[in-house]
Amino acid sequence: LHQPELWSIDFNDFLCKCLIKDFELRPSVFDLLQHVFIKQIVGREKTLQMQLMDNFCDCKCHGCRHERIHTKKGSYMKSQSQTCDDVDDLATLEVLDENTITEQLQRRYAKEQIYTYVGDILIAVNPFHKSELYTPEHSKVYIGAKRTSNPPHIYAVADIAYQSMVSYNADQCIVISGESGAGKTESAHLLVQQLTVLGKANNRTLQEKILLVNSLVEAFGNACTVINDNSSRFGKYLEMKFTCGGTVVGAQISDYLLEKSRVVHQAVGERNFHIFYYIYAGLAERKKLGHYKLSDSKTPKYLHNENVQLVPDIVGNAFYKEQFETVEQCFKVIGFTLELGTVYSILAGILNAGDVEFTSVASEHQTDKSNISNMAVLESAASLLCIRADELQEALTSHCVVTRGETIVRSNTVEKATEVRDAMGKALYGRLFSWIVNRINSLLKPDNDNQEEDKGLNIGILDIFGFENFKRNSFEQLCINIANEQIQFYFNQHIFAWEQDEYLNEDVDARVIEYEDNRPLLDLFLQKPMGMLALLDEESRFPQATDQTLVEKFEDNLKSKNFWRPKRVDLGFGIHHYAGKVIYNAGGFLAKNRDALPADIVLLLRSSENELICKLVTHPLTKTGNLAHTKGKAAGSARMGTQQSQRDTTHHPRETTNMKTQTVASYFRYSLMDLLSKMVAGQPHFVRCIKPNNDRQAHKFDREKVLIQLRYTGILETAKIRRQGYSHRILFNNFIERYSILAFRANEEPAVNPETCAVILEKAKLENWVLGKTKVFLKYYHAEQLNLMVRQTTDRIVLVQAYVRGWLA
Ligand code: AOV
Ligand code: MG
Repeated sequence: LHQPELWSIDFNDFLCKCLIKDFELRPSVFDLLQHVFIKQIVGREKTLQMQLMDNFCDCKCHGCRHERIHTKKGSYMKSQSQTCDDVDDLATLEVLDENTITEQLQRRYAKEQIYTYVGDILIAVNPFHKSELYTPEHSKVYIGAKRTSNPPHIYAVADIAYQSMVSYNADQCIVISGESGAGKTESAHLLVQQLTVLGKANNRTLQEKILLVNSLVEAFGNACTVINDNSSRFGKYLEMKFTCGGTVVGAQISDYLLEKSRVVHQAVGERNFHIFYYIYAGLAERKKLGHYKLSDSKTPKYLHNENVQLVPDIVGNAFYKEQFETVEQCFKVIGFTLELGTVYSILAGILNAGDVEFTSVASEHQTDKSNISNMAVLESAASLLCIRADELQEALTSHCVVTRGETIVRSNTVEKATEVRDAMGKALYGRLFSWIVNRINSLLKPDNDNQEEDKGLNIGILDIFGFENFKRNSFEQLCINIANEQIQFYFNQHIFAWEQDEYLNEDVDARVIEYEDNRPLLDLFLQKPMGMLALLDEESRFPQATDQTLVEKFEDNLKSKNFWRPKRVDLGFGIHHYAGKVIYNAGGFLAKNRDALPADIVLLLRSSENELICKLVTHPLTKTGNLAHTKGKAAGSARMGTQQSQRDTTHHPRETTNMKTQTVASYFRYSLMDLLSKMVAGQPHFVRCIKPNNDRQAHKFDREKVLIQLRYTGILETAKIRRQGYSHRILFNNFIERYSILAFRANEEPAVNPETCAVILEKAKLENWVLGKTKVFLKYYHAEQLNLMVRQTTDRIVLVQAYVRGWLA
């Protein structure tokens, strides 16, 4: 309205037609005319046109409305070729079964309509191609709009979360789930993008920084796997911080379970973390490979893979070069400046150390010793890490044991020396990653964070690694899948369990919906003392234990139909997860769980002349296992740190530091709890990503593949409960406080009782609500309708005031 030149229809003409057509519509036409008239004088109104259409469109089909979304260009874009057969919300389907749901999704997918609601949950089917759905016009259309006015969209989820945060003055949490490659990370980006628009950052730089955070951490934490070229190898919980008024003021990240083992080894067809390739290509372009002691002809071992050649696959790769520039730009914009050179040195140091080779030398004693066969490479690694080469050599090829109070130096076999070398690479990378995340957090911390009185609000976005089932599944897959199991449990609790409990408690009559409860699986993993992780920890404490004794221990103790030992698979065990059966191979489980970094290496790195490297191993950034770094409580109990290491070194100067302290499994369990406590603190919103095919192909909808995902995520049951259930349960006093404006005057104080609630609900002309003993039970669409009415009413009050003032003036 404030830019009449952009209107594509004659507004007065439209209003006249409305007047003639239907006099009774609400809000009354008179009201709206007054609205328009006053708005022209006093201000801006961005959603009025939408309101008019919602109120006056004479066809009840959703599609008719959707064809008329207003664009800046002044034309109505035919946004979706939706027909009356399509439904935006699966919960409104007349026939509710698996086939109908799959058919709907397929039909919509064929029309590029990748988003569909199931009540208040968004389903996103990966389009696997660049979509037209994310233009600035789309972004605008979804701001403050009624949900049913526009086709389903990820921007609508951002809007609902944002509006709920502002309206209820409460933290929000958006949980994105789906298997690997389903589109979680892309969805997370789109949410952050829209939330920065909604949160109108006061300074553009902050907005820019928040948008760059994802690119930066993903360069270090994502990698190409056989499933996804940009697979997240860590879990990420990004909290966007807002003032109570809804202005974005900062962001904080918590990272979970970085898959460090990828630094030293990648499965066939997979790659190392993106950043290694980016720096290689970028430094080559700048002719700086020599400076970082990187070869321009020989592929470093850690990047070596059957299909990767240094030149031209890495060095000549234009995409990598571009990404290097982008990452460097991100670093600079966010505020990393002085440390960049050191970051490159550490990465190059890891690659150089990975190339150090050992040869076996026979000794008079029983075990063979190891010698370093390429001293020049060792010297390069040492100089990049600013440590002494002879000390690095010693720390790699020997270790100390304390027997009867006496310290004896023992030689490392080639195998042991290789293990120590790789442990150093993994630890350095893991700690570098944690340091980057910490640094981002301190650079993007809201200024007012310390002020008790204005804690502000936040919207958390959870994007973890999706469920994985490879040909060979190891400890990493087990942890990843347990995390997904936990997220599914959280979803079930919210959607089914707590909702149905409340019906019982409040004497509300609602049908009980059967759903697949994965609690027995979580117990199988997390229970103490007989859960799988507890057993793993117990076995990790026995020096004589082997991976074979571990699986035997599992077999003897885990009594569950979801666990079995497949025949003829050495070290194999099977788990029937909520998302399907996975066969794991326990080879390496104990070593990975212990994640031992020899104290020699810690001490050596601590002697580094480079301040940052030294800090990485002394500062309590995180634990050695690098499972999760989180603020506050989590960091406080994190294992690694000066105190712990010093204690270790006092008693056992050169022994591994981990065995007696925390294992990866126990820290993992702890991080899961920490994550859950963060999530539970916010009002949840769910985005369920679906992968339409295994070939990453656009326009290909594999019905069977989709059906399996719909089944294990419980979409059918979700649709049922959303149709029959009451997803919003609000205490009488909260309800009255929030919505009395719809039925009572501002100076009235209605009694807090169910009758008052009923008056409000009737006045708002809502149907199908129920009053319990202490709460109002609303359908998922009611809350939005009520909030919109409150907004319209307060708008009107403001307008009338402005109107009076305007006339008086
Ligand atoms: P993920 O996060 O769920 O997998 P991604 O978000 O990385 O999956 O998506 C995988 C790929 O699918 C992306 O690289 C894009 O090419 C494509 N894609 C996903 N969503 C969209 C979209 N909305 N529009 C266009 N392309 C899309 V994993 O991190 O592996 O669990 O661990
Ligand atoms: Mg991802």
